[in-house]
Amino acid sequence: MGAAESSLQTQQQLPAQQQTHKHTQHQPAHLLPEQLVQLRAMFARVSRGSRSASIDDLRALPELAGNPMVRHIFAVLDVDGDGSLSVDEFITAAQLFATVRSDEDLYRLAFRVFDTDQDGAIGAEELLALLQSLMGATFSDQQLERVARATMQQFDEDGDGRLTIDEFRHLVSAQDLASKFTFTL
Ligand SMILES: [Ca+2]
Ligand SMILES: [Ca+2]
Repeated sequence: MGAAESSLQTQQQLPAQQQTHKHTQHQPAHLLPEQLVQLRAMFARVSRGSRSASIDDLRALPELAGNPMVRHIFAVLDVDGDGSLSVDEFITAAQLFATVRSDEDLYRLAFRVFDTDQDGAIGAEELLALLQSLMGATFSDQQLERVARATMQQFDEDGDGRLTIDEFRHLVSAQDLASKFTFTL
């Protein structure tokens, strides 16, 4: 299991702040020391003692089991995009999720999760990916594409072909998607 690990961890070109596998350089400000200890213990459990966690490791977590968002959560957590999570990425993510205290926070986090190209809007393909991850098990790709088109038409209020955070908020509250975004780390 550790075989792929070393190759995944080479060739990282990161700003100094994101360098991993050293001591945490950006000491989390709003995590208590005991929370940090808990998170490190949790990471050790997730990664089964290895220095990085894969998406399958994450899926094995009871907290995330069956959560359709895992793939997207993972993509957001994997800051350097190397396909595995370091302990620092894991802790950064936990801080991110710890900031969710209201529906509005949840919308913003979900928006960020699904705005995969980070251009500040949910485009047609991103909307399709969102629907696939939430409903992909019960609908065919063709059905999902139809739903995505109809959803975009209905909620793209300014007609620019993408959903802004405000348009996205209307979609999420109208469809009660919020319940599906709920997860705890
Ligand atoms: Ca986007
Ligand atoms: Ca729009």
